[in-house]
Amino acid sequence: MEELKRIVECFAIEGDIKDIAPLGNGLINDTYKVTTAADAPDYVLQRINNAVFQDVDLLQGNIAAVTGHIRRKLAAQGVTDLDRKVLRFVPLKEDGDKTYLEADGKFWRVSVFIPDTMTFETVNPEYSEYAGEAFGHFEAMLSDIPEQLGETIPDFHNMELRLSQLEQAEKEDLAGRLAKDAEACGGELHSILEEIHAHGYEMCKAERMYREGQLPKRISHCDTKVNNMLFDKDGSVLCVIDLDTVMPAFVFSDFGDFLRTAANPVAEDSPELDKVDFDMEIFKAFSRGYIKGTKSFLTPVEKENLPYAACLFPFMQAVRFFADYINGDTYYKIKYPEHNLVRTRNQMALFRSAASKVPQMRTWLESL
Ligand code: GN1
Ligand code: MG
Repeated sequence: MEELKRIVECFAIEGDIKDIAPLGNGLINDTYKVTTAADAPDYVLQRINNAVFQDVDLLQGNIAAVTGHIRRKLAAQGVTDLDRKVLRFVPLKEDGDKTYLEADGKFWRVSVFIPDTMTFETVNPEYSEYAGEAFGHFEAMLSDIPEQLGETIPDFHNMELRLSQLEQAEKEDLAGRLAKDAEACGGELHSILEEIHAHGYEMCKAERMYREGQLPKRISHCDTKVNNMLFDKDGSVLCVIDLDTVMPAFVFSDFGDFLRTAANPVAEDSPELDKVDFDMEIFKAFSRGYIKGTKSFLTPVEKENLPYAACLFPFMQAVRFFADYINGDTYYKIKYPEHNLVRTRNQMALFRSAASKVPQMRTWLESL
């Protein structure tokens, strides 16, 4: 607490710090809530994982551009209460232009905590529709951002790269897990690899379409998990949070990643595979909202490929979790040794379920 307090005090915050306690359950950064005395706002302190986000300056520059652009747009539309609709990062006391602190090789930032909000780990169809529209609006608002945003994680959602990382992990087998597979898991790891490779080419379609000039990259959120959206007490969507991965990408990222978390009735690390299912009611509601929110820019090719996006994201996530498992769990936080394998099984089950529902998805989208 004392160390964290000293860090927060380097930022231009108001009020005296009363308490600092862990917040949320992100898999990458460490997040804390900073409670202050009396009427001053509370804050969110984050340690940025700079093994994952290696260019923190670029990262914070992107976020400043995005929040600044959205703030100006909302203000021009006459929206009030801006501090509830867009995140505000606090500058350093010593350098008013800088929104992060480097201390002993660790990187920190502070934003203003938005009070009286709700986040969800699961959503019903009604809230999914609001979320679809909100993520669509988020992309629409950023469609004319003047700044050039960089990739905070180069090739973050590039399926070809993710597959080659898995192949690399296979080759190196750093934790010896593949070598032990036959005795320890009855060959399960090899059958997962086989299933992944069988779908690899088909799942890399977006990259090919991009190279052929059929598919644009747009500024997307790229981590549209259900829990990255703040809702107001009355259920309306306030704002999108967790902006680290906002970067140029295919719209498939936002569409697919939301459904990956929202259309699965159980958490991404649930071992209850018989409960994993791609929920079409959530798909229908979310896509209705998303199509509304993106009407100003979504092309027919993008729309046609939304069912592919719904399959791509559980697949990509399975590949990422599985590569991390084979590498010996160096990327994602884990709570027990098989955690990444359990996550992989779950995401593969979701992928199969989504793939079996592509014809229904197409029919629904055509009706919109
Ligand atoms: C990570 O940290 P968190 O939970 O918001 C990851 C996402 C994955 C997600 C899986 C930078 O997000 O891409 O989809 O875990 N973020 C990064 O739950 O890798
Ligand atoms: Mg998050």
